[in-house]
Amino acid sequence: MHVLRDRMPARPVMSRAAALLLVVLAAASVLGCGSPATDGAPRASITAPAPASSTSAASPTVTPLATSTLVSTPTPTAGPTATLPVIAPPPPPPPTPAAAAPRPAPETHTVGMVGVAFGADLTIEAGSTVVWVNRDPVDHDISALDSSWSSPVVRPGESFQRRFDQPGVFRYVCTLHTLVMQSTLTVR
Ligand SMILES: [Cu+2]
Repeated sequence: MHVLRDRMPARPVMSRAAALLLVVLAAASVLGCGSPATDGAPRASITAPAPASSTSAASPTVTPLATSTLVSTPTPTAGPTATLPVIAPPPPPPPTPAAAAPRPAPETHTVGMVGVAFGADLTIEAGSTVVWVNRDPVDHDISALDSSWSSPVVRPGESFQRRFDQPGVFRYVCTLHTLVMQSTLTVR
């Protein structure tokens, strides 16, 4: 380059076309050999395209690496994921309490014997208990018409209770006042 710059001012007669041709040839020679030139101007123009091309070349290189990394990652993940369901299946058994829920719990029902009467008929759940309370000033008793169960004499202020575990319909009476003290107990 030093040689070229020295020559150019030394030959003012040279045509502009020839001078341009020399400059182009000089630039081409610098590009070709890459010799360490001292002047910065042409060097900068030569250096600029190199990093641009290296950058564009680096971009496609990085992209396939990232893609291969993404593809390879799900493959090892699928292994442990498939293994977990195999360990998980065991626990499915507890729906039994739901079937027991609809049935009402056994209760205790009170029937007052008042005015020489048992009052209205009564329906209870199996396992429930019925308590007959004598609120009259006279004696009473409670006796099933089918003779399956009966009470002793219940004096005023006393009570009799019985638990009914089996479903059924029981007509019962007070044997001391049969004509007026009758009722029906339904166990379901
Ligand atoms: Cu009675």
